[in-house]
Amino acid sequence: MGSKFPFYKICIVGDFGVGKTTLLHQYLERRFCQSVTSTIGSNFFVKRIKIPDVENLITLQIWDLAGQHRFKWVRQQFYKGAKGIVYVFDLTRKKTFDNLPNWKNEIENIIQNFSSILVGNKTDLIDNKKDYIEKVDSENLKQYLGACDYFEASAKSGSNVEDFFFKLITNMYKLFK
Ligand SMILES: Nc1nc2c(ncn2[C@@H]2O[C@H](COP(=O)(O)OP(=O)(O)OP(=O)(O)O)[C@@H](O)[C@H]2O)c(=O)[nH]1
Ligand SMILES: [Mg+2]
Repeated sequence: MGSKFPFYKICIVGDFGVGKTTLLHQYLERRFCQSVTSTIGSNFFVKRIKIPDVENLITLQIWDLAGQHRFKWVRQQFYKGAKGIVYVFDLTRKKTFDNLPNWKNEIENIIQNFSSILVGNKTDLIDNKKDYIEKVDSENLKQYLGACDYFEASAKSGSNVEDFFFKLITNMYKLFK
């Protein structure tokens, strides 16, 4: 709080296979990693970014948590201290959208004061004419989660990936600087 060198911990969450690890590879390396394996436990990455009107670089520590149910107990210890949550679902699997309230509960059992963003991943697999998730539904879920915004993104094409991270980071900075 109030540091000249802002540091934020972010956790990326959502069901198994929604593309959390692949989104992080795209964000950190600007490429699509075809062959990531399902995450076991957790991994973290560090990134420094510049945002307008903030002199020093912001340091992000981004935790990639395993989505499989059997890792629930492992995940809980990693939420502590997080100021940003990325809620990810897979636009081609409605079940992963419907399950995000359970993720909210899991996280809010541990931490209460954080900023979050909702991301529907895999736009490259969606036929625009039949929007799989209705706008009104994503808006409702965004409100329910308390997320600052909703983005549709693709870890494959890279579409909107920088953008949703940027939005989350500027929102976190506003709330917690
Ligand atoms: N076409 C397409 N495939 C994607 C996209 N994002 C991820 N995938 C694929 O979806 C599968 C699962 O991606 P992961 O990044 O491992 O998913 P995860 O959410 O990290 O899964 P866990 O680690 O098990 O929780 C992989 O085969 C990815 O290549 C995307 O935007 N478009
Ligand atoms: Mg993973």
